[in-house]
Amino acid sequence: MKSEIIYFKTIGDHRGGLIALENHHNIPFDIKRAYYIFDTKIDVRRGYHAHKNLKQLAICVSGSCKFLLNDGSEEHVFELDSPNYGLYIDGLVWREMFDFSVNCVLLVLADNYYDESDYIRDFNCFLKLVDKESQ
Ligand code: T46
Repeated sequence: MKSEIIYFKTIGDHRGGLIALENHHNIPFDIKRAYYIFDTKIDVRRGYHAHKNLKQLAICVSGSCKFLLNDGSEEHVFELDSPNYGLYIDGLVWREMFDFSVNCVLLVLADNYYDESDYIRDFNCFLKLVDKESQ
């Protein structure tokens, strides 16, 4: 699985913390889009899709949530609970997000604009595509 946790340098002082995110420095792509997910209800699970071609970095800038990633052969659950690190998601990976805390704000940076045709929202179609790409 190409996905991994990326830790950021905190430029903190007695006033508080500060983290800077920069293209190709601590973000491994050119950022074309940023969006954030907030007010997600505690028992809601979202995601349930993969992307054909999209690099993303998800950071819980407030609160916490969990990410399940499945690349068709391996499955991992990552807990995001700090603005000090983010989850880099690349390649054909099924994702589900859950266990959102009440104060969770999940910031997601992406290397491309929103495009619904890039989504695979059916798990069986996802598995078929993984199979096809491995041949
Ligand atoms: C992802 C996970 C981590 C837009 O119009 N523009 C956008 O940039 C995005 C991200 C979404 N939308 C629309 C599409 C849907 O009508 O907003 C609605 C909710 O999107 P979705 O159901 O895909 O949201 P999540 O939380 O399931 O997934 C999102 C991203 O869509 C996805 O790329 O990887 O967060």
